[in-house]
Amino acid sequence: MKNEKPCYKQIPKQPRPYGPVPTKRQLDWHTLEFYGFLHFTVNTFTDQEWGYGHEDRDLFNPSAFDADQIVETAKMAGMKGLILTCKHHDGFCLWPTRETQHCVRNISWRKGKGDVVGDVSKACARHGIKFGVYLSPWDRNHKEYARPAYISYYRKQLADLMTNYGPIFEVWFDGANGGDGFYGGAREKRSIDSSTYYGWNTTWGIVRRLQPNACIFGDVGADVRWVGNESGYAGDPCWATYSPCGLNGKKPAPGATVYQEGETGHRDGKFWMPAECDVSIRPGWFYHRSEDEKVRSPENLLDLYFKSVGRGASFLLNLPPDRRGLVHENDVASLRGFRGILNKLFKTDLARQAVVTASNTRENHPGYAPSNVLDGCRDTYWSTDDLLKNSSVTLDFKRPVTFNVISLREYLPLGQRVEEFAIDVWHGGSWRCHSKGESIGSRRLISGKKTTTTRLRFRVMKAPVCPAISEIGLFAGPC
Ligand code: FUL
Ligand code: CA
Repeated sequence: MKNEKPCYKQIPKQPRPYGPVPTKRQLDWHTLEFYGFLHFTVNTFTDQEWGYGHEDRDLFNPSAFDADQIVETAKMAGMKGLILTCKHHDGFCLWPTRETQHCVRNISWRKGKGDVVGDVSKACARHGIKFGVYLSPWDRNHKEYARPAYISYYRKQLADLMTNYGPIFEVWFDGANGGDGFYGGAREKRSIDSSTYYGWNTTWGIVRRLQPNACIFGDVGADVRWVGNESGYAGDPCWATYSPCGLNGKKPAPGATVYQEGETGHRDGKFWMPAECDVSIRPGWFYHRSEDEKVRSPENLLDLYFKSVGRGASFLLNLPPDRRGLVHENDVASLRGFRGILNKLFKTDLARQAVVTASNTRENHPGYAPSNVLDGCRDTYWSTDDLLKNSSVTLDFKRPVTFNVISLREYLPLGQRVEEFAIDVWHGGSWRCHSKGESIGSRRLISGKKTTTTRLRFRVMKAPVCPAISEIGLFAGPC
């Protein structure tokens, strides 16, 4: 939507919120929709996905590392932020931490003066996109891993990242743990109890205290949940509400949930915990030359966009820097193609040409008027009187319009309200059902064949309370 400025209005008798509602930090996060992941470490140079933790750190030696090229690429693609693997499972730290020798401070690259975290965070700030961090809880290098001493190390690292690298929009807590590792030379398997070992409430407290606007990501949120697959799609429906379920009756924790339930979430979930869809632009998370010809196509990225952003979730797309420390040309080309398609598709919102009416307007008050769905602003919405649940909004066009994508948004501060909806189009003198769906939430994109009509109707088929619809858009594009 073009106009994303908040335009709050004082209006009487606001509908009562339904179920869990988003916090301010979650509402801000919902506006991002598409952002990137950067997997970069010693693995990039050893051609691995999971380093064992014994690797020669001097191998980390990008020949032409350029944070601006990386960030400019992300920005060109339309990403609103970047999350960097500051430390992956192998334990090597991309910033000059004093807590371990296993970091950029002790390598020949830039004579030990390099700081990938600092460079990427500054480049994000320069180019006006947000910066987030991934700090792997599992550490296959650290000799104290699985013991209490490692937890204080991990928390110090987290506090360091939360203090010295500017505003952080998201902190990514990975649930993965394979058990075996180098562990300071022990080379053994170490098991932990995922539900208790990391003391998550205390660990998250560091983020809350030092970066109160940062969203915490993980299998159990607290703010954003893993969608439960690494293929880049959310379920349909995909509810923003969720109650993480622990394994074997234990407290749910990162790495210890029935994660498959993340795909759809739960209609009656206890928490507002929207889904994030993480996926790589290549088969692996780290760069491998052998995958240069296996970069996702623009059309494939578009499909994932519809299945993530278009289902109310976010799209976290990984762009692994190569051994030069750059996003590879093939990835750049694909991102450029993808952005080109999106720009063409969303250039003109055909719905703005319509005269809009509703079956009912709450209190007959202009603050809830159906025209609010066409103003490009998420903070204004159409709503009805409380007891009316089967209501509709109709768009009338002077001249026939041809579209193939419909975009819907609910007004999130009042919770997720609609449970089933339908889109009808006027055809040969009567309404014909074009499509149906369940969840809307932050965004619902419906794509189909090109359809030409003079009238379109959005119909609420099932909702426990009156609807609050903030946007309806109609687009025609090459998809
Ligand atoms: C997983 C990790 O094991 C992968 O290496 C990658 O970082 C992915 C995003 O999360 O759990
Ligand atoms: Ca609006």
